[in-house]
Amino acid sequence: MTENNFKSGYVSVIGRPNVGKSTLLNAIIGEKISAISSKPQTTRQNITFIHTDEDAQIIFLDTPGIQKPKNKLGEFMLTESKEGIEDSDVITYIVDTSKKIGRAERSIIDILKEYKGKLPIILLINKVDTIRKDELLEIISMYAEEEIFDDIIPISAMKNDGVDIYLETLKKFLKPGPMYYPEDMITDKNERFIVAEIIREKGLIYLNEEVPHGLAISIEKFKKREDKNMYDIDANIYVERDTHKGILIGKNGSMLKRIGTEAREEAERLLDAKVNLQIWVKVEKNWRDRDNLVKRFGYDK
Ligand code: GDP
Ligand code: K
Ligand code: MG
Repeated sequence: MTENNFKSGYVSVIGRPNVGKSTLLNAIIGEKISAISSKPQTTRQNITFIHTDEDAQIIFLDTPGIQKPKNKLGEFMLTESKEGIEDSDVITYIVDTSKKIGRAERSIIDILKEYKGKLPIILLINKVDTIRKDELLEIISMYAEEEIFDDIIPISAMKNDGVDIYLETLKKFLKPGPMYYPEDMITDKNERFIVAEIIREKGLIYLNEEVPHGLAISIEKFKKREDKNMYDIDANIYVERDTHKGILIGKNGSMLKRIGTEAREEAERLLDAKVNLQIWVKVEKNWRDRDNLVKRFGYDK
């Protein structure tokens, strides 16, 4: 393989919340960077994942999901997603195995029609581990009728099935180009950001209903000790209501302890060091409707 056959480019990954975008990207990169949970809207910002092998460097943008915004945070998320599409060389649209094209999918397909013929569009049908072959064939032909996809690939991101075929397909569509990032770099986000995402993910997993969407994390301290392979990390978890604070802390602090312990263990694996993690719970009333707070929590350019 010669130098000038090397390919590179940007791939935007879009789709309705919960179809498995983050799971797919984590499967490709092999490390947990983007928060995954069964709650929609886990991903709030475009996160760059970088895959490098001997043939190509593929830079993925995990977009927060396209849907009608309900508040300031939602507006930020929609803009981020559209910018992700415009900056990319290939679009990947992920759906799950629903048998009908629902309203959310229809509105995304309408947006994608604007890009037909301008950028290659690959459709991934994810979660095929949950259906039969004949059902899959029906879903494929349903989407093929839309006549906007350059390729349709069934995958199971969770079982890492079909992911290699997807990568080979991407390489076909990418043009020759340079290595933009060092080959061992897997994300443009720093460790501080990733630790915040880990804490938020644990909150999303253990809390239910309305609390999770109002969670924001701010890392107040992130410091490696000079004499020890150990980090001291202080984090604030913000919730939107006093009642949510109670739920997050739990009976005798049990919920917060559980979230803190799991987040610490995962941060230790990420940083390959001991972690002393202190978490405080704070209330910022309706922060998702307040521009300055949405910005302060990092949802800003
Ligand atoms: P995102 O909102 O699109 O980023 O979706 P996530 O990656 O957070 O995944 C949402 C949920 O779907 C999680 O509970 C995942 O474990 C689950 N999931 C993702 N991929 C698959 C898959 O291939 N098969 C199955 N059965 N579940 C999956
Ligand atoms: K999710
Ligand atoms: Mg996600």
